[in-house]
Amino acid sequence: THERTVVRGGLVITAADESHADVLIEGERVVALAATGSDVAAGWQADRTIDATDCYVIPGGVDAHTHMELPFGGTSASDTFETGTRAAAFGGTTTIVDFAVQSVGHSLREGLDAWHEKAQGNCAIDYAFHMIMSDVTEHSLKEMDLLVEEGVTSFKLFMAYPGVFYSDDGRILRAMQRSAANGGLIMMHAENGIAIDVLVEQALAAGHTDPRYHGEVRRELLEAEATHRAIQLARVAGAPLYVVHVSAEQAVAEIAQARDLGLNVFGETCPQYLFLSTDNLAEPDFEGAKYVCSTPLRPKEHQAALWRGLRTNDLSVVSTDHCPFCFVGQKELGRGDFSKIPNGLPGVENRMDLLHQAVLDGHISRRRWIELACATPARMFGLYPRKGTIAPGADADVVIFDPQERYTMSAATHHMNVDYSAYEGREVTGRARTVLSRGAVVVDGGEYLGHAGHGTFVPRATSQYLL
Ligand code: DUC
Ligand code: ZN
Ligand code: ZN
Ligand code: ZN
Repeated sequence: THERTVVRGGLVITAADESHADVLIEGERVVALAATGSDVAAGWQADRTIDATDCYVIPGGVDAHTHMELPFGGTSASDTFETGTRAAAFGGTTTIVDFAVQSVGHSLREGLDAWHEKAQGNCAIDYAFHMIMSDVTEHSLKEMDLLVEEGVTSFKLFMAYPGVFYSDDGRILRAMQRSAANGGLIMMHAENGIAIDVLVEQALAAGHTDPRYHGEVRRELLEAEATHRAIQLARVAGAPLYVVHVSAEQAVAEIAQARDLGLNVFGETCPQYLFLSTDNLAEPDFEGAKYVCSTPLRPKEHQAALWRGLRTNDLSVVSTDHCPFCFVGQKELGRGDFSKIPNGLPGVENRMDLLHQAVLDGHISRRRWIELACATPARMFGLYPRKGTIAPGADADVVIFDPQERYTMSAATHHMNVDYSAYEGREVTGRARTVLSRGAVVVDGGEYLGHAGHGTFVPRATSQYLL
């Protein structure tokens, strides 16, 4: 349809600008912006008017790191594409980039087909895929070129999880060389998994079985070492590198040093590393299991370095690594052995609001909020300007955000399919009120108006940050 919608009277915020403007939407696209009260804006006839007075009008969030339905540790992440994308919409996120998984002994194609099968027809908002490579072979290296052409333009490799996702340095180098040639972007889980597994075994043998030991064995130095090694390998291959879920101050320093040398190296962090810490991992009665993820939460002192990195652009994207497991029945698999706690935290619904709270707390500016949460992830992963901004021609993924609404985060009220909130009891100010996905109102005033299957697969171009 070519229904015309006007969003009137809000403060439009993009990574580049803030202005009081009305936004004209036709069908699925933004077609024009004009100053509120101007003759141009006053002249727009619309089928539907959305009043955004006293609200921000922002691009829908782009969460470049989610794991809906991820099989992990003998269980599966508890959000399906249906429940997880609905929760994302409630939280003002209108695009996710999820990780399709190649399993050992299988092709990239099989993994990608399986993820299309899970997502197709089930999503509330648009989605794209990265590809996890668990088995770098001659065949899968060739397949990378085909995936880039199909719009799956980024590949995650793991220096952690030996026997599951892990690739050795030779395989990593080969995949990097291939991506240097085909325009793909290598994403790295940078932790020295071989060394970590030794420390896990020793901790368990010493009777150290509680969740807090998960944080202790996954040493900061082993994140920093792997980050350094990944950077050198990328340099040798002549490939760009995106380091996912950076949590340790020493890893930020490695990335900063590489960027100072002029290397095309990028860092991502997640809200859990900015707002939570090893204090949570040490909560009694096995409650710490709720906070087990990898890289792990770090001591509070690391948070200042992460905020600084977000300001200096040594960290340029905030995504969630949303990978929820219920406390009852899933996290509990690791009672008596922290290494059996499925790794991951819920958060796809919380990211935009937590980062807005960071604006109020003086960590980042409003435009930097939109840059970190919308524009840069879209540019990094070839979705911009269709996603990540509000401009003529962009998809009408638009959020009317009420910066005054105060609420308390809780599992009792969130929409993620998981029985706890990592932010239980946390008060934040600011919340998405109305959420449009490609021109359709999917959330309004706490009510879900979308439908499974509205969200479509978005093939991506190569990263705008490639040289
Ligand atoms: N880290 C997590 O916490 N969960 C899934 C995979 C990962 O790398
Ligand atoms: Zn990871
Ligand atoms: Zn992840
Ligand atoms: Zn629809």
